[in-house]
Amino acid sequence: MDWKDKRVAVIGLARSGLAAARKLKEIGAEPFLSDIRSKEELKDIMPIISDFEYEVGEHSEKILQNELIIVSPGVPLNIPILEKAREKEIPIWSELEFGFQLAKDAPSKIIAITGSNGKSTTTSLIYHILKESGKNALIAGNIGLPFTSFPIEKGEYEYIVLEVSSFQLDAIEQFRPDIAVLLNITPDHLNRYHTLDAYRSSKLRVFENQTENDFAILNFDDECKQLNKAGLAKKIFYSVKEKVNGNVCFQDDKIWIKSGDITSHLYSNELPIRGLHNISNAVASSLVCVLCGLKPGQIIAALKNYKGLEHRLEWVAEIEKRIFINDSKATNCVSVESALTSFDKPINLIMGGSNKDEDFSPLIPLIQKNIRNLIVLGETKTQIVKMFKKFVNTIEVSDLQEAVQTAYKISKPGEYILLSPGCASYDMYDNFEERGKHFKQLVNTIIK
Ligand code: UMA
Ligand code: ADP
Repeated sequence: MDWKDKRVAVIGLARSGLAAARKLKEIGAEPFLSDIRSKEELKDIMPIISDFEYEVGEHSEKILQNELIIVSPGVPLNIPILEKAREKEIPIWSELEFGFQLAKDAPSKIIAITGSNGKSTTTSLIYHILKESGKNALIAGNIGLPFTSFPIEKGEYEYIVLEVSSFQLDAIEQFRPDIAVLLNITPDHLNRYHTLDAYRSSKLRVFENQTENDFAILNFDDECKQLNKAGLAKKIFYSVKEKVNGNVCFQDDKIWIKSGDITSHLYSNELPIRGLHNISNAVASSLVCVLCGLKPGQIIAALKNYKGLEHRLEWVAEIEKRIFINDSKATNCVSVESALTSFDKPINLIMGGSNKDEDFSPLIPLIQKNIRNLIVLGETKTQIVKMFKKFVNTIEVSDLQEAVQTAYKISKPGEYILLSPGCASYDMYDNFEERGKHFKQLVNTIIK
């Protein structure tokens, strides 16, 4: 595509929008920036925006004077200006699609990871294994590093490992990963999609442009098992329960990896991240790396020294024999479920946050079994208390500070204090990272 002097509107000016705007300028296009937030709200980035043609506090008809619109993932696709753009047949791309258009002619192989849970862990694991094996790889996407903020058009990366969200897939056209991984589909973001079917359809778009030369990696332990029609790509399933492919499986408490004539294994306790869900992530990652031509020994060596990500079942401190765990990234019901099955001692659970219309009832059996006290906060407080108070001692608090102090006071030695909110953070924080950091700060205050 010839980008020279092309007029492109960019909607949403946070990480994705700013990266897209800079890239557009760099390649000779003429970006027009638009954000619904006011000048005052955007004051930190006004010096950047001021270098462009822009509007803030509204999405005006000026947007319709452009040949293409690039939307940030967090911008709903049904806002009036986008409806009008559709009427005028102006293409609407996500920042992911824009990145793909820039990278598609470069020789880099694109590995896209999507799913309701485990995306960041699996993305960073694959990236870690590739890097440790000496490959020139890039990690980008929903993990917090916009695709277009890197020189992806130059072809210098052998592999681009991309975490991909449903929001990004909602506005793709040609996005076609060489390897697409679908980890699982469980309810999430129902405030945007309204039905699980609509959310599922969005996730499945990761396969829609793949050809017979590409790979689709699917979790056989999830409803993905039924996805024989996931596009044209070669489908390879993986599982932690049974052997469903010839290369990677989990049996007798070991991850087995085979490539060519070589087979090696790793015991589950040699993997530095805990829980069966993380074994599943490691199995998926290993399978991808076998497809990239890595040897079992290389993969196993890298799995052993993987450090895990901040805010995912992250060990924070042990105080008076209570262990504090930060799982701020657990923003839906299933991720809380995987946290609750990852510990062998009673848990004091801190839960609640902003509302995504999620049904928490699947947690009832685990809450009954593994939870000593449930400390609840945030927008979803009333809903959570109502659901669980019959089954467990439930305490309402007004903020995270009170939650941490309360949990510490009522917990007993030998127990866990776990922040695994099951909800997004936007009612009280800018993002889950800020919430997790605050939690760790509060724990450190107790230490002091
Ligand atoms: N905005 C408008 N008009 C609107 C709505 C919003 O102008 O109608 C503006 C807001 O004022 C704000 C901007 O859009 O300035 C926000 O855009 P954004 O929410 O897309 O923020 P980014 O910083 O670009 O972050 C996005 C992803 N955010 C979302 O999907 C909500 C980040 O994923 C991602 O890391 C980043 O791009 C880089 O790729 C976060 C996330 O929560 C972690 N993702 C969801 C998840 O993982 O569950 C999907
Ligand atoms: P995502 O990027 O999809 O949100 P993360 O790897 O950041 O996934 O993990 C988010 C939360 O989900 C964490 O609480 C983590 O412990 C949990 N989790 C990670 N992998 C899985 C999985 N495969 N199944 C269920 N829960 C998972």
